[in-house]
Amino acid sequence: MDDMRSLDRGIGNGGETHQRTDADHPPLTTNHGMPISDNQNQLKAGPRGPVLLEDHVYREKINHFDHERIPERIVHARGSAAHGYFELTDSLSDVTKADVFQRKGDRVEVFARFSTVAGGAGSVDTPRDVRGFAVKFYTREGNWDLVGNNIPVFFIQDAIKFPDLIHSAKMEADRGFPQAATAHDTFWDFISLMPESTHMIMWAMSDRTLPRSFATMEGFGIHTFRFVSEQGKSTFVKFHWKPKAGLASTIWDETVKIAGADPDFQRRDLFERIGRGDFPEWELGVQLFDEDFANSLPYDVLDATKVIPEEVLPVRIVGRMVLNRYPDNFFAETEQVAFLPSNVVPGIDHSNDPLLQGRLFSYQDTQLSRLGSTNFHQIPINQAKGTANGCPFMNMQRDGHMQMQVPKGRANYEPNSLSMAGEVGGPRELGNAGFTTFPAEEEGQKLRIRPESFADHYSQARMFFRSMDPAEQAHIASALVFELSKVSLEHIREAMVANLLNVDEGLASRVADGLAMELPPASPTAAPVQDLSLSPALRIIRGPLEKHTLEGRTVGILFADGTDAGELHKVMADVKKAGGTAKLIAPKVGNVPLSDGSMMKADAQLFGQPSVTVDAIAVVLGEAACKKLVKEGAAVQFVMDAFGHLKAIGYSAAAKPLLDKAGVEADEGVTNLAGFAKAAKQRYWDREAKVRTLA
Ligand code: HDE
Repeated sequence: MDDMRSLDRGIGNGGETHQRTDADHPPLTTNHGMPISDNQNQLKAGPRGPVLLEDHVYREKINHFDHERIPERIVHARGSAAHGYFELTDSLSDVTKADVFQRKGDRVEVFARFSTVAGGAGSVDTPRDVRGFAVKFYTREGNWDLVGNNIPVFFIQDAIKFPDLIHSAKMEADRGFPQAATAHDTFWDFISLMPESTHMIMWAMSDRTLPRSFATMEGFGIHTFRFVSEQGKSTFVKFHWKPKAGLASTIWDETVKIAGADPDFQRRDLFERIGRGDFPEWELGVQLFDEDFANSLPYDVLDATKVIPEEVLPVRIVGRMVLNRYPDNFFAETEQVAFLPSNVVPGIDHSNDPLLQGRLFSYQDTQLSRLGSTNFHQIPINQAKGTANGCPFMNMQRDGHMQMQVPKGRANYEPNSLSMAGEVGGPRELGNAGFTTFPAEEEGQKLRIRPESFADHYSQARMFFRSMDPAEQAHIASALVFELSKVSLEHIREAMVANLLNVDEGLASRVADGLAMELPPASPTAAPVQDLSLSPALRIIRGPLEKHTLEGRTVGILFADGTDAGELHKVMADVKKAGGTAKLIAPKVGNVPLSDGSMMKADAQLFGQPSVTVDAIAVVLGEAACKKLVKEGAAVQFVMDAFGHLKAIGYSAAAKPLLDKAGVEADEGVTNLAGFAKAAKQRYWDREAKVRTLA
């Protein structure tokens, strides 16, 4: 039959491609190891005949494909991750016995996953949203997961409200939209009725929810945790991650455009940074305090809607995390990684924060529906790396779906005496050398009640807003106007403005004005609003972590046929010398002839790489090309957006007409090419008033 004869040819009977095994390509097999002859055709009764049910090769392949997706995370579904290491730079052996914090210079492997909260797994990278910041430390005493966010407070105080919060934020139940956006009725309805969320809302409406890159955001453990020393002494601790690249965000108009230009903006950025050796890096800091200090504060350290400002309690830097390897396989690692706040190690313990306590149950539970088996800890990315005896975990838990181990012997119970008969007796408990819970004194009635010390919902929101730079305050007010203008029910807008009056009258008036509404009376407060000392350390703009640098940043250089070769090479060299990365952008992506007849390959085509995707732009054009590009919408928009997004613009003399067409006005950030690399290290916040009306 002709079907049989076709088997050893590179082209099949119907002209289809058959690639054969050779020295570089191992044999293709079924999941059970049977060699496969043909990966292009189903088994049929004759060349044009019906397909046979007997075709187990096809059935196995399609069956596996049909089940390729697992349920996405109910929150934080959209995420990206990387491998790296944590290095201890300052021993904490005086406050914790955790092995990972003992020896200066010690390293452990980590896997960090960053995520948005509300959107589905296929949603864009850049909605206005909180970012998850979850780190799994593979320590010698098992996995420690620090499952935090890029904002140090949370919306709610008690975990029992989490399903309500998330239902209200996700797409509305009847219509199935909006995706990955909080600018809609149900979210603001819930928020307006939950004054405890006000502090978090200030952060969420600030530029913190528009990070430029995962590498330019802070991370926080949020809750108060406990360190326990070798002697059994407890110290409270709050964890902070400080980005080496500095804190940087995008602005709203830019963010919206990035979502269209590159839905994978932050994932690609992480991939590219690691690829070119600009490894994302953070310092790990701790705020350490005792019970007396906690009692001296005008808020409760168990309340996750509160920060302890750095001005009140400095952050001590104790280590650094470097992410230097992108995952080999997205699904196996990034999708299947299971973070559990309950993963702590001896020397690290929980506090009574009711949000944290609720999380201790939820994550273990959700992995069962997501990963489908109680054996999810055996998936390679979730496995502990191994103790002194090399075994990642040992216990009497057995069987279940997808058991990957083949336990030997009969000892699947304990206590047992099998070793007395020469059989393997299995592992045994460690006493105090194992994890012990700090024996905090607890006494009281069983109650469903919120402590009175949680009742102050506005003082820290006020402190945060008033601590911001005026430019950031304007962004917060404008974000509130934007979000609330998408709320169709007027009573919700009113309720929100009534809450904002307790934060800051100026803020409430600006938002009311932006919505063209009367100021309502302030909503009642459960506790008097206090004027706490301000904390400028919380700022991004003109704050302690704003960095003027080109290191780790990307500039777009627009060039075209006839661009002066000398000018182009000079600006590229300047950017490189300053530690930046240059993306060459031209109307065509192939070879572009320069003034001296040499050819330069563009990295990207103008339509595909708008200026929102880079940190600053240089326009290096000759006269003829500029004349053409003045009539090219994408080129004009390229420059107009860079100006509108407060970025530096360097230009060759002949490119001036394009800048004029784009409405660029002279300021410090608009410079000739010689000044570009220096100018490109920052944004020009003072320009903003010229380009848009903010609330
Ligand atoms: Fe989560 N959260 N969360 N969360 N969370 C999940 O666990 C939950 C909260 C955070 O990259 C889920 O594996 C409850 C605060 C991150 O895989 C789920 C409460 C903080 C991630 C869950 C909170 C976080 C999650 C969904 C209220 C910052 C992604 C999938 C008490 C400190 C981890 C999963 C990753 C994921 C529950 C609140 C951070 C459903 C009940 C506060 C970074 O278990």
